[in-house]
Amino acid sequence: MRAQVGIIGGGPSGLLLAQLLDRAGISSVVLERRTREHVLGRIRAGVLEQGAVALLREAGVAERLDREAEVHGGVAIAHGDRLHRIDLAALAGHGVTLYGQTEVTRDLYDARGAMGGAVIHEAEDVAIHGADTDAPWLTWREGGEARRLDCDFIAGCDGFHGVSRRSIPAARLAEFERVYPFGWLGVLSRTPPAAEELIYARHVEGFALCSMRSRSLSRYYVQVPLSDRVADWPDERFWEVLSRHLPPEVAAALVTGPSIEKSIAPLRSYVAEPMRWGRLFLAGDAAHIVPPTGAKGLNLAASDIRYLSDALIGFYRGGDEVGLAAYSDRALARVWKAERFSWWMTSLLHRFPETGAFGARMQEAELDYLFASRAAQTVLAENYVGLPY
Ligand code: FAS
Ligand code: PHB
Repeated sequence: MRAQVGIIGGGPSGLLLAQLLDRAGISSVVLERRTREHVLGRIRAGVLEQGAVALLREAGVAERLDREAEVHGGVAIAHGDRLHRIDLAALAGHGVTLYGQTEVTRDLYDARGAMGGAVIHEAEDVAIHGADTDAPWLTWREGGEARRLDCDFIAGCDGFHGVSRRSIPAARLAEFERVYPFGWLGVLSRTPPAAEELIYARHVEGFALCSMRSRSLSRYYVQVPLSDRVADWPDERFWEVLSRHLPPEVAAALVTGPSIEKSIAPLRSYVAEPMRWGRLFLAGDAAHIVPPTGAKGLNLAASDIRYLSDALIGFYRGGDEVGLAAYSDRALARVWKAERFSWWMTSLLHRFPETGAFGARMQEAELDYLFASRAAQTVLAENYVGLPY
């Protein structure tokens, strides 16, 4: 097989890149390790920045999003019994879009199918060859058969645990990481959301988040120790702890019900530099991870794909290699600002036993300042809605 671009990973990064390249007449093949059903069974992000929505519209995959998504002009921060709305639209000029990553991925898969895009599922043991040459190629096994794809470029869109980043010689890669001493227990329930907009709550016992997928599908999270397992959290315990973490008026509005999905995700900040090695380009979670507190993971994948698709299209349209050469630095400049914001939101809202009473007082002072200062709220709003691409 031959294609201009070989893409490893059929998540949002890989599928969006394939879609944008296809619309520009550039051929690609997506190699995905799992089945389509498995990929679509993942429950992940919920908040889209304006830039991500604009890119999905440009890719021709936002018709359902424009019909079904909610636009939120604000977000609330709760601290104990206090609840403060951050007016995103007034402070940063626009809000955010609520539309689950699962739906984004479904729309991308549908578009790939409609355009006859090549997405190979259950591609086993994908391996990268010749990335530091002008003629790289990929190999994998499909139904026990050895397969090969010759290409001009390889996009590593295979997430944090993928093969792409691990294929870069360790001596060529600088890694930056912070692992947080807790995780998020997430629950999806067919219940009406507890509030009109998202609520990020800091409670003395820990963090909680009230989000949603629609007016009848709610998404909630509570901070849990890394040692906890889903089996430790029957629904009754989850609802009891969540309602305790929320201000009384929000807890009173909480509609509980059976969980239809329950999972624990660890939290880490991670960046690999550079996001390129020869003709291999990393994008999305393959290159960086943010704690979900700032709702940046999926949105950084979108800006990476904006830059990478522009660079590849520029190369094929006119032999321009400037975009390819600038890709890593350009993507990392935005990545690091989102890493800072996600780390700040996580540090502000979670319980860190190891920072002791002084650390807790610092969090309380920062929240008091945030609630009283338009300048502080503007900083949060600008970062939350998404910094410019
Ligand atoms: P993905 O991980 O989504 O996709 C990578 C794809 O590559 C997967 O389908 C995988 O099966 C495939 N793959 C991996 N190795 C391969 C190989 N060797 N060969 C072939 N294919 C391979 N972000 C938020 O903004 N908010 C959230 O609440 C949130 N929650 C999250 C919860 C979890 C458990 C995780 C893991 C992430 C969460 N994220 C969240 C971040 C998430 O949304 C990512 O930012 C987003 O999925 C990034 O998309 P991709 O870069 O496509 O990576
Ligand atoms: C979600 O709806 O899953 C969600 C929303 C905002 C976040 C993280 C997750 O910061």
